[in-house]
Amino acid sequence: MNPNKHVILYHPRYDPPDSGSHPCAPLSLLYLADALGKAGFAWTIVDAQVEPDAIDRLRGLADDALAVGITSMTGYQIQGALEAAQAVRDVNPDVPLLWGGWHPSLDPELTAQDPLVDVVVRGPGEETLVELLQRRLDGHDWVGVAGTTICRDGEVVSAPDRPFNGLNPNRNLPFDKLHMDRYGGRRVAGDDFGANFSFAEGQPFPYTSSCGCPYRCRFCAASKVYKRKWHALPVDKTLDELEELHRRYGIEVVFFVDPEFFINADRAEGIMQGILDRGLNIIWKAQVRPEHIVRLGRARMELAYRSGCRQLEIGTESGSPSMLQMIQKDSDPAKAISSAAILREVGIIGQYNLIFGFPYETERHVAESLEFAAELKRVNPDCLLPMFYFTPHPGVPLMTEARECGYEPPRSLREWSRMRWSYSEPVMPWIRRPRRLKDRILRTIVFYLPLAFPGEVTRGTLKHVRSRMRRLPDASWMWPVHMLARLRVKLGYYGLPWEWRVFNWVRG
Ligand code: B12
Ligand code: SF4
Repeated sequence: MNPNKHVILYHPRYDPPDSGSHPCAPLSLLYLADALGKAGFAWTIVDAQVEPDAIDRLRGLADDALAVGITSMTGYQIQGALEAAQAVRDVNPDVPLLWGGWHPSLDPELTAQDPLVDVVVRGPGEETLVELLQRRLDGHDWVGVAGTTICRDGEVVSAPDRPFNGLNPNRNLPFDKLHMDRYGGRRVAGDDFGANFSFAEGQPFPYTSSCGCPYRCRFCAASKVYKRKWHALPVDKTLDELEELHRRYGIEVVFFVDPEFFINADRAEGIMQGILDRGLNIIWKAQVRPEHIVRLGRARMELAYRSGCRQLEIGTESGSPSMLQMIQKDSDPAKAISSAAILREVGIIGQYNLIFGFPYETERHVAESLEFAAELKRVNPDCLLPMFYFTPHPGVPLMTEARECGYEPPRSLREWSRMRWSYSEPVMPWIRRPRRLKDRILRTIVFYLPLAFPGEVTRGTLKHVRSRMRRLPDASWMWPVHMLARLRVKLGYYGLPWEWRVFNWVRG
């Protein structure tokens, strides 16, 4: 290995070590490593998620590296990124520190101003990284390289965006250089619908066959980075990579982390049919919009099931037409209801994500969302209803409204690194009675709706209530509560929640 052409790629943990979350394969660094290898650079990936001595290893490698590239999402990961950058500086102040990934791309100016950042790479980084390194070898300056932001003598200089030509169909992701046994993807016996896809339990292996998204949801960062363009790998290339993951590395549970897997119905069908034709014994989940399930229709959704699809994560966000309009979701709650009916028929679990606590959301909007959630459960009692509270990330269009409503975003990379959001807690300044709001939503979604419409799969809701309802002695006392829950849903009234209080009291 020529040390002058050796690049270190560092992946910080995204959660603290005691959080119990599982490592997630560092796809971003694999993409970069492939591009570096093709351009003649040597590289090493250091992944703090699976290497307890990652910082020490980084120190050892940084001594004679050409550069260190660090990836980071917003939040805790920045803290690990800063720690790594400091370690490199301490060992060898001449090694340039290149930052990329979602946080630097969404907030390049503040990132570039940190003394531990030499250059920010915005958006997909393969070509920009190679050009930067080549220039370094040739002794040329970095200012002006497309897709970068640099701070020189206190002045931030952003070069124009680099045009993105899509995912490279000739890529060869170097999975063999990762500790492939540490990123999940193995089947958990007995629960094909739940534990296999839980990031805290079975942990699916993340895989992405496309990137970018043409939609414009205002709470999401995708449109800023990918400019509302969608880029996909050819079907055969996707199948080749899935086959390699399955046969060579034993991956059995896959999570397509594409922003929208069903965007092109024919392509999705090609991948699903290909999984069957190639005899890949995998189960999988993907992120989709509800109307695309309807567009694919029952026959294609049956194909999805046969090819191993067991769960779909569905960006529903809200049941309130005015909130959907405000966040520019451009989708119709009626389509979500139809999609729930299709999923019930084919046996795929729909996980309908709901977000509460948007700026300007009122009690009426919350009530509309709860009514919508009830309708989903009525149509498909097996669907899951994960609840989140809106938290503004840098660069999301909805930051404007968040600021109007009193949110003060962090003013430096260090402040962003200290941000700890709880997506399950309403903490934004415009929410006046957060405890009350949370209790109202929680008791409706995890208690009254599963009681009113008990399903087969109630993970994340009231699994034990369902199991009790099935056993006769318990069912006798559950029955009136079940009927009462139905009445409440019919009336849309969840006030005076004495059953919920008794339930919590009994549970301790
Ligand atoms: C897998 C994933 C995760 C994984 C972990 C990812 C990881 N590696 O650490 C898990 C499930 C843990 C996760 C968690 C969260 N995630 Co997430 N996640 C994703 C997802 C679905 C895929 C990321 C991915 O692997 N993409 C494929 C790779 C190849 O692309 P990439 O990462 O963009 O990398 C390219 C460029 O960014 C760039 N690049 C990246 N790093 C570097 C480094 C250098 C040096 C250079 C030069 C270039 C460069 O080049 C790469 C190749 O082109 C994305 C959405 C999406 N589809 O992209 C959301 C996404 C990244 N997540 C997001 C969010 C909000 C979260 C959460 C905060 C909340 C949540 N509810 O999900 C948590 C945060 C965890 C925490 N505790 O703080 C946001 C990011 C917003 C932000 N400001 O950071 C995204 C964009 C979703 C969205 N549309 O809003 N996530
Ligand atoms: S939320 Fe989903 S559909 Fe909307 S812009 Fe983001 S990735 Fe696209």
